[in-house]
Amino acid sequence: IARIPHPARRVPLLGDVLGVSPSAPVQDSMRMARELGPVFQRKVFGQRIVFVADPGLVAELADETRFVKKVVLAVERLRDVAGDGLFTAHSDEPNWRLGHEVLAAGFTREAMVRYHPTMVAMAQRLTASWDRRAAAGDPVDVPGDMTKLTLETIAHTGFGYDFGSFERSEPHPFVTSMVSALLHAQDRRLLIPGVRTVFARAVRKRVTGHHGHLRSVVDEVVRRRTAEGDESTDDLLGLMLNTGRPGTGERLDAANIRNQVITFLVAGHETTSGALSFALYYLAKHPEVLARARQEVDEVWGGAEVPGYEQVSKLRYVRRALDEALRLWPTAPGYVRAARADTVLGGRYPMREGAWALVLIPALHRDEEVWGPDPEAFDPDRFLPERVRARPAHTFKPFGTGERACIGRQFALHEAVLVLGLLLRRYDLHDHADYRLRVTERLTLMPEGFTLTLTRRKVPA
Ligand code: MNH
Repeated sequence: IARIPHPARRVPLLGDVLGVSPSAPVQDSMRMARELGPVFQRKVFGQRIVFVADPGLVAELADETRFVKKVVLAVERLRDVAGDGLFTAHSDEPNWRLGHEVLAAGFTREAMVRYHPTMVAMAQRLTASWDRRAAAGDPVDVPGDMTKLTLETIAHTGFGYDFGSFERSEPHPFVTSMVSALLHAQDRRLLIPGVRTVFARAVRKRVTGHHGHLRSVVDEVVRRRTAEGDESTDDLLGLMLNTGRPGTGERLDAANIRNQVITFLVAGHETTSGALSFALYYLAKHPEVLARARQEVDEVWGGAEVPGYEQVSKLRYVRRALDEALRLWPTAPGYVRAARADTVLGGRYPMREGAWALVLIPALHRDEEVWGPDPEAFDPDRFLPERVRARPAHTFKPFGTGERACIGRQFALHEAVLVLGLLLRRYDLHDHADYRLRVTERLTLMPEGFTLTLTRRKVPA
């Protein structure tokens, strides 16, 4: 471990935390990766964290025979609210595999085709709201509105539930409680031994309230469905309540279903919202990319009132722009891999069984060997098929790795490409405030304070 570089400034107990910003741990770590290289360690309140952004080592960590997801740090603290839901479950917990097998049927291509009309309907709520803003000349709050959209999309497609986000001027209380829970999980003061019992009692009380609120919303979602006596809907809730494990029909227990609903309502919207927001940021800043993307939408969709499922899959350039936004700002910025047995990483770093390292995705996505001398440049053509094929595996990891990779990947990509297509076709985007990117962190990444003004565009016939 001594071979792994660490920052020079060390303070006993506090470790490397002085001089860094407690609210931006990911961006701090990205800076350290630039200074110290693609393998480094930080000590935060006595806990040593090894960060890896080296493509070769990340590829090794993807080897499922040697490494496995480990639930530590903020993800471990999220267990207070999401328990053994898919995201926070330990890989050796029986409910992880059971939940994975029950819910996998909700993420097939056929399922996406079923969700498509609902995704379109939610996007139309967004455009109805943006049309009013455009007419009034008022700016839109991009991340705020993307969060409304993606929350409604997962709630409707997954659970048949309506949060009424677009009818509210403030975010739904579910979102407020979720953000508090995520910020709390990210709070590094929680790593100080004893802090959970003494110093943070008041904070914990507030957070427990937020957790309670999240649970009560979820219980209401489930209660509605069971009260309706509906046993035929094959959305995520229907799969859990009525279908169960393929083949055996084995069901998830009620406590686990509650954990899954919280997990999917949160994981199913927060990261997609950020991805859409970053993509719109880069499109607004790169008129030549926007023009190419819009030309593709016009060609593929023609005069269609609303696009069909296939017409979304055919937006290859829009998809490349989205991938490029996820390269620069992967909205779930890290994942943790632990050694299944004593091993040596990269022939150089010995790891005991259970020892773990955090893959710092935004730093991996800026490796100059892989991405060339100007990794900060936004260039969707990096994702041209021939260039993707020329890159080594495991160099683009916005959805994590292996069997614990994102189950909602296709869902997120379909929703995001559909929405970008609809927005580019309908509006001209104006960077009226000459926005400078500020990335805020609440486990996920999100552009802060990003607004645009809009004018309606004539949709081609
Ligand atoms: Mn998602 C796991 C990123 C959209 C539901 N997701 C992960 C992981 C990453 C990730 C990274 C792996 C984390 C880890 O190894 O600890 N997810 C994203 C991104 C987007 C996203 C960047 C959007 C863009 N995720 C979605 C959507 C859903 C979803 C949409 C649901 C509809 N994700 C999950 C779940 C898991 C997960 C559930 C946990 C899967 C498992 O461990 O079995």
